[in-house]
Amino acid sequence: MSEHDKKLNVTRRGLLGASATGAVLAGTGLGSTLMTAKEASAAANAALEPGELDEYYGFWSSGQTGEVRILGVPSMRELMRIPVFNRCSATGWGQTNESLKVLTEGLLPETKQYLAANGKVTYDNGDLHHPHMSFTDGTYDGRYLFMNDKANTRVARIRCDVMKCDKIIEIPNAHDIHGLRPQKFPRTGYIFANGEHEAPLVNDGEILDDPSQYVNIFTAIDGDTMEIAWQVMVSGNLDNTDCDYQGKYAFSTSYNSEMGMNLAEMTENELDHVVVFNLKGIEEAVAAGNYQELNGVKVVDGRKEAGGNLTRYIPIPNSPHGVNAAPDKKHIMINGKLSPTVSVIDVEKIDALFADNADPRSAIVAEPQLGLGPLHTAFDGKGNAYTTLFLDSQVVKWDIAKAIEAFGGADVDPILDKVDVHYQPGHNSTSMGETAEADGKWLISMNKFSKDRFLNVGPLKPENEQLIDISGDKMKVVHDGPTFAEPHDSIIVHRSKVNPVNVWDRNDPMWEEARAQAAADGVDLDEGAEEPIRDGNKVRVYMTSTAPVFSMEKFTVKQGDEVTIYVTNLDDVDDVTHGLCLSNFGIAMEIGPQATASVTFIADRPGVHWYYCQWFCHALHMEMRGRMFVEPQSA
Ligand code: RUQ
Ligand code: CUA
Repeated sequence: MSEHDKKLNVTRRGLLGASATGAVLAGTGLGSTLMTAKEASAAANAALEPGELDEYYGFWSSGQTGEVRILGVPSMRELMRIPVFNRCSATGWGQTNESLKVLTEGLLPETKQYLAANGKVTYDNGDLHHPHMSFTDGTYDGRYLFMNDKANTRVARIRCDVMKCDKIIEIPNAHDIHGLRPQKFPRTGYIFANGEHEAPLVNDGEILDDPSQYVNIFTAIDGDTMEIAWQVMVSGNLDNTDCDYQGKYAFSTSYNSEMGMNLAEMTENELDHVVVFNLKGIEEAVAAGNYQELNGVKVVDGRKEAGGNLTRYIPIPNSPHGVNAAPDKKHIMINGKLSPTVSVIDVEKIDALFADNADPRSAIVAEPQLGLGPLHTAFDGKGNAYTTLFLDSQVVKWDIAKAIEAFGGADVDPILDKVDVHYQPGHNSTSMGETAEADGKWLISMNKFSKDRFLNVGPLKPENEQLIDISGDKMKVVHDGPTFAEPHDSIIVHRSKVNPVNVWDRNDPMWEEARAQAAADGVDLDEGAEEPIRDGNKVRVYMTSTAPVFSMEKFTVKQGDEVTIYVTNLDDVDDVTHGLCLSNFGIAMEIGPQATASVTFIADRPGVHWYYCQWFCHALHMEMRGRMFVEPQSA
């Protein structure tokens, strides 16, 4: 059996094992009903046999690396990297015309201007913190993933059918998008995005040291169109966000309610707050025209002094960070960070804050003291919460109902268990834990430091993601997983929710512009052209690829021509990806089965230049190459 056939065999078996079974059983709901006996034994043991498939997809952010990663859970094997805000040498993300369209079309005019002045068309970096999947009716629906870029104030979307980024937009008026969550009910719907850093509303260089003129902006984006629906001006800064299961409210923490400009000022108050956004109230204000239009966006005023019914500010002890909605559809956890507490909000008590102007603190139904540095909380769907303690380097498991009883005066201890993690955990996530279908099997603790846990690789150490079995009464750390910068956040999605294709659809919108250009040139992308098509000094080369050959073994252009090479991969067998790498031109790209990709460059180097397939596709892969001949200008 050839190497390739072996691969195919595994893929076919994978299809039967995962997608087919998953799809058939998807209708029956989640949890133990979905598990085969084999999976049940896997759940008790994170180590899978070679070739055995994981029960969950883990979608990971990568912080300052700017990409999204797919891991299998519980094996913690890295399955794929999806470039988003970063550049990618392998796939050509940031280089192909198709990816450049995604990376540039959503930029603001002043950003394009700034970039052009620096000889660029888009940003090269991103800081991707929070990947979250689209919801329908309180659980994942497998359509999209959404994620923020704190570095350059952007929000992006990944299509889960092909696992590629298809939209990136820059958010005007806001500064440095941090917290991000999709609407859970009735569906996504809105993507809520927090601007973390406050700035003068009209930031034209007139105002520096007058914080009273600084604002922060909360943004709601339409997840279907990736257009901004509306924005809300708030008091204080915005850190993390989440929303309820009723589709009525969103909640954002503020660690700098002081609007301080340095560390001392930012941490001055004993109490900061969480802002509650009244979605219906905001929609009504927008419909009634009670907004100002700023950079083409409708902005309503939800600041404290504005009064009205758009927002409420619930005081929370010192510098709260994470916001997490519990799968009981009733409780929202606000993690204290500098306070050892988690404040529990009962969403059923929020109506009164708006209707009767009730004391905002009346929505708090528990505030257990858990340990030092609570940052984020995850859930098991059995009434328990799991909170990371950054300073204590621990995860604490606690009983939500008992915490509420204790807040009411009962003499009960809500803390059930604590486990050491290595070291300084930030986010944590549980299997299906941010949906109504939390299943209580696995918890990932995403730790900011690994120190002595792995072989020393120099001053820059990997971070450490630990897998914890939470199926029993006591938490058990079962795996250490080193990762490169930075396992900021993750979600763990049951595989029955996700069903990517194996081969691209020839009509995919991703290469719409290539299709239009080919049509204008009278070329069928599926056939390619015999010769380059000249249009002034623009030259278009249409090639196809079928393992192990490109349809053109050579072509000629002139020095100084602007050349666009289109490659259409005619192979329609899964896992037969080709590449095109043009040596010494800094050009390389991926072309998936049945996909078209293109790249444009100035042919400024005379002579013979080889292009070759850079994706090992066939026994004759090395031979899959051709020549570009560049005639010198004088010729
Ligand atoms: S925030 S470590 Cu950027 Cu996700 Cu809490
Ligand atoms: Cu085609 Cu290697």
